Amino acid sequence: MSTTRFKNKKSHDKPSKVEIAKSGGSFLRGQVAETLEGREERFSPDDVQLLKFHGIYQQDDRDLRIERRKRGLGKHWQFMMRVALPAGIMTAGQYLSLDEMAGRLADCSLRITTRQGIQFHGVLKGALKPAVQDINRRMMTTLGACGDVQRNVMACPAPIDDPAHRAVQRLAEEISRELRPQSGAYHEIWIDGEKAVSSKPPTAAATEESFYGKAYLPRKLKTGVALENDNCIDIFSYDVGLVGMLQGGRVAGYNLLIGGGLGMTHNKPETIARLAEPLGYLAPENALEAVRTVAAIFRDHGNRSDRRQARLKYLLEKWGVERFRREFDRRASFELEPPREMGRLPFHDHLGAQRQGDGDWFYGVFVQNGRIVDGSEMRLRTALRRIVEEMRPGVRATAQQSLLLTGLERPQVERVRRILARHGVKDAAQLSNVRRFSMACPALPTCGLALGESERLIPSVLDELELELEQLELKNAPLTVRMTGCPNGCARPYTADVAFVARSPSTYHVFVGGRLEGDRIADLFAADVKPEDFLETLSPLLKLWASQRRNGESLGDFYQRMLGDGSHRRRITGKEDPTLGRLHSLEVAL
Ligand code: SRM
Ligand code: SF4
Repeated sequence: MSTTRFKNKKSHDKPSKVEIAKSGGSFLRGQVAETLEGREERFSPDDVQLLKFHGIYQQDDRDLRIERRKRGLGKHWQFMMRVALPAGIMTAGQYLSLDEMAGRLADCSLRITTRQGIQFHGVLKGALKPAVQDINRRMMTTLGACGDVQRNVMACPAPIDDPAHRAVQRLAEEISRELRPQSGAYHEIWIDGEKAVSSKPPTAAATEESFYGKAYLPRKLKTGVALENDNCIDIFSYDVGLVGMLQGGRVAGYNLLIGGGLGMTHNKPETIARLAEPLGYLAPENALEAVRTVAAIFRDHGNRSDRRQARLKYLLEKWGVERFRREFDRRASFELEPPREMGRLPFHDHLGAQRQGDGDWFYGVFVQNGRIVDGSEMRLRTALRRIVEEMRPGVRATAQQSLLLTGLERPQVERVRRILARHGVKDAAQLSNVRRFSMACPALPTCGLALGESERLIPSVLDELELELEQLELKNAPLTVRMTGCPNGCARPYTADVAFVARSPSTYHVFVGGRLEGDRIADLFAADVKPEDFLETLSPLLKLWASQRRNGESLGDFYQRMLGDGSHRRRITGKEDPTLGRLHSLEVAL
C-alpha cells in the first residue's frame, strides 16, 4: 500500500485559513507552548486550530457574555478537553482519575460523548497542562480526539465474551493507534518529554508525520466498527464504517461503508446529511489497511479550500462510488470483493443487567445527555464513584451517551442497583422509551456554534412527551428523540424518529422519519417551531400513530408508511421543504 507523503494534488482554489494554519504550524506546535507559559487568557486564532488536534477547544461561558459586557469585561475564556477512548473502554482506575480531575480541574461534571469519548468543560488555561499530564499518566490520551485526523474509533462496548465483540473492540483500538498523529509536539508541549505510553514519544522521523503530512487531513475522519447483529454505534453516520459479517459467531469479514456524515448548514442546499454506503467486502486481516487507504484517498483528494465541502461525503458525492472504488483498488494491496447483503442491523442500548457470557454480568446505567453530575434530586457522579471505588468494575461509554459497568458478580449487580437508587438514579427498566433512547448535544453555554439550547432544554420536552405518550398508551413504543443546538448534527438528529434542531435561540426545525437503527434519514417535518409548540406540532401525528399503528411499528416507520411513497431517504440537504403539508394533502386525519 502506498505511504507516499501528502501532496495536495487538487487544483482547488486557494487553501482555507485552517489549511494555512495547519501547514504553518510546525506539526501542531505553533505558539501553543509559549502562550501556555504566558499571561494571556487565550490562544491566537491559528493556535486555536492546532489545539484541537491536542483534544482541546477554546470556548467561553456564553451564559456570562451579557453580564460581563455590561461590566466592561471581555469573554470568560475556558476550555473543553476531550479524551479519546477507542470503543469507549476504560478501567476502574482510569474512570476514577477522570472523575477526580472533573472536580479538581473542570466544572465538576464528566460528559460522555456521542462517540464514546469523555469531555471536560470549564477547564481554565492554567489547568490544561496538569490535566493532559494526568490523562496520559493514566494511559489515556486527548491527542487526535479533535482536529483534522482520524477521530476516536467507535465499536460496540458491550463486554460480551464472544470472538466477534472482542474482534471489533480490538480493531477499534488498532485503527486508533495506527492513525494517531505522530508529531512530537504533544509530548513537548504537555508532557515535557516525559515518556507516556498512550502516545508515542518524539523521534526525528515522527515529527514529519509520515502518513498525514504537514497539513493533516482536509477535515475530521470518523470511523466505527459494528456487527451485523449489533449496530449500537449508529454505523451509517460515519465517514468510514466496518460492519462485521458473522459466520459461526466469528467475524468472517467486513462490509466497508463510506461517506456518511450529518453536518449541514441551514438554508445551504449544497450542504448535506447522508448515510454511508457500501464500497465492498474484505477479510478481517485487511480491515486496518482498508481504513488507512480511505484516509489516504481523503488526504490526497479532499477539498482543502472550502471547509463546508471538505468532509469525505462530498468527495464521494463528486466522484461516485465507482470512481472511489477504482482509486481504492489502485492503492490497496488486496482486492475488495462486492459487499455482502446486509439485513436491517439491530440496535441495542445495552442498558440494565445482562450476562457477559463468561459467568460475570454487566450493568448499563442511563446517563441523560451523557452528563455525569450531581444535582439536587439525582447524584449520579457520586453514585458512580462509590460503585467504581467499591467494586472496581470495567467502565465503558456507549454511543448513546450512557455507561456500562462490567465484570460484576451477580450479587454486585443488586448492590449497584441499590447504590444508584439511594442516589436517585433510575434503573433503565423504570424509564420511558422516549427518555431512554433520547440524546442531546451540549450546545449552550459551552459550544461556540450553538444557535439555541439543547442539553438544558430536552429534559422538559421529554417530560411533556412522556405525559402525552402515556395518555396515548405509547409509553413502551420504540421512539428516539434527539435535540441539537445547531444543524451540525452532534447528537445524530437526522436519523432519529423525531429531532429538534435549533435555528435560532427560540425556534427549531422538527424532523420526523428516522429510526433507532440509524439507517434512514428523516424529513424536515415542520420549520421554525417554538419549544412551547413542539407538542402541538407533533400531537396529531402521535395520535394517528396510536390509533393506526401496526404491531411494534416505530413512529418513523409509521410516518414513512403514511407518506406512502416507499422512500428510504439516505440524504437530506440544508434546505428542504417541510413535509407536514404533504401529510395534510394525503387526507390523513392530522
Ligand atoms: Fe460535534 C463541532 C460536540 C459528535 C458534527 N461538536 C463540535 C464542537 C467541537 C463545536 C466547535 O467546533 O466549536 C462541539 C463541542 C461542544 C461542547 O461544548 O462540548 C461538538 N460533537 C460534540 C459532542 C461532544 C456531542 C455530544 O453530545 O456528545 C460529540 C463528540 C464526539 C467525540 O467524542 O468525538 C460530537 N459531532 C458529533 C457527531 C455525531 C457522531 O459523530 O456520531 C457529528 C455528526 C456526524 C458528522 O461528523 O457528520 C458531529 N460537530 C459536528 C460538526 C459538523 C461537521 C460537518 O461535517 O459539517 C461540527 C462543526 C465543525 O466541525 O465545524 C462539530
Ligand atoms: Fe454545538 Fe451544534 Fe454540535 Fe450542538 S450540534 S454541540 S450546538 S456544534
